[in-house]
Amino acid sequence: RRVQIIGVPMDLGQSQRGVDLGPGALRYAGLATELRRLGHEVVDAGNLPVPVRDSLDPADPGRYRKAIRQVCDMLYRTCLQARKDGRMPVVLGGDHSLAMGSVAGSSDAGRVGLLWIDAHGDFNTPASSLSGNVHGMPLAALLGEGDPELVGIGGSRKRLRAEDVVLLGVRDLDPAERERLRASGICALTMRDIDERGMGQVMCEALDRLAGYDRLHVSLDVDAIDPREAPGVGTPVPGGLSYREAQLVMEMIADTGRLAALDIVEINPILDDRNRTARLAVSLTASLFGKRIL
Ligand code: DIR
Ligand code: MN
Ligand code: MN
Ligand code: MN
Repeated sequence: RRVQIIGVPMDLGQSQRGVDLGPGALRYAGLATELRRLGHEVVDAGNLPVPVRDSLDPADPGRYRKAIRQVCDMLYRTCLQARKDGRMPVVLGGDHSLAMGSVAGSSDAGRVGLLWIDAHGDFNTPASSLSGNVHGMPLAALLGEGDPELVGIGGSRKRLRAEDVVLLGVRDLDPAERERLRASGICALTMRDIDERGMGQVMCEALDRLAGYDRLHVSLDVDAIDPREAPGVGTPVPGGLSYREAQLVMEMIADTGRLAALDIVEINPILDDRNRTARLAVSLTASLFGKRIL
């Protein structure tokens, strides 16, 4: 396969400093080398120019929405170009608000199934959010809901329908977000589902629901994984995916042969332990790109 790495050093969608260093951490952990070792052709396109937080007004009542929108517009166009060049986008965050751009890029090429792996729902609107942080809103925006500043990237208001999306690893929803998610009809496979039925069976259901899609976009918020394995994240939530559960998710997606794009988001090297979280993300990416035990 031909892969294009796109770094998006954006920390504007949340409050902890350091997520903007995620692309470097993933590169230092050997992402490109690992993909090449698996036989893929990798081009690293470098980082998109993202405004440095310190250069913006900290009292911005819009919570940097304008700047985030501009970055997502640019990422959208970059992903389109990558696909035109026959390359699969692998987008390195940065916080999860970048998915508004990358998923819009994937959906432009036709129907796409979205697997959103996250401790959180990211289904807030400004009205339902307790924090006001945009990284809690990208999934809602992709379904056409929330602040008009965030909706409609690439010209299409409603990028996805509820049935195009499966959430995996969920264990922390804000009260109003929870009601919104329940009303939306989106399939959310929670940590309780994984505890009760096991990850193998839960992934079978996830892939079953996405069986009608030739192309799958995987958006991996690293906080889905248990903080014992992945401590380098800004909003850790106990009770997450184990190391093997996370690997199994990737291995089972790889087996479909239908991966179309990947986001790796929310790694915060400042909060990490000797780049352990980025190294885990690289090893998960290797599984997703075909690394096998046997
Ligand atoms: C919370 C946290 N639900 C919010 N969201 C996070 O700010 O809306 N998403 N951390 O990844
Ligand atoms: Mn999250
Ligand atoms: Mn997040
Ligand atoms: Mn997220």
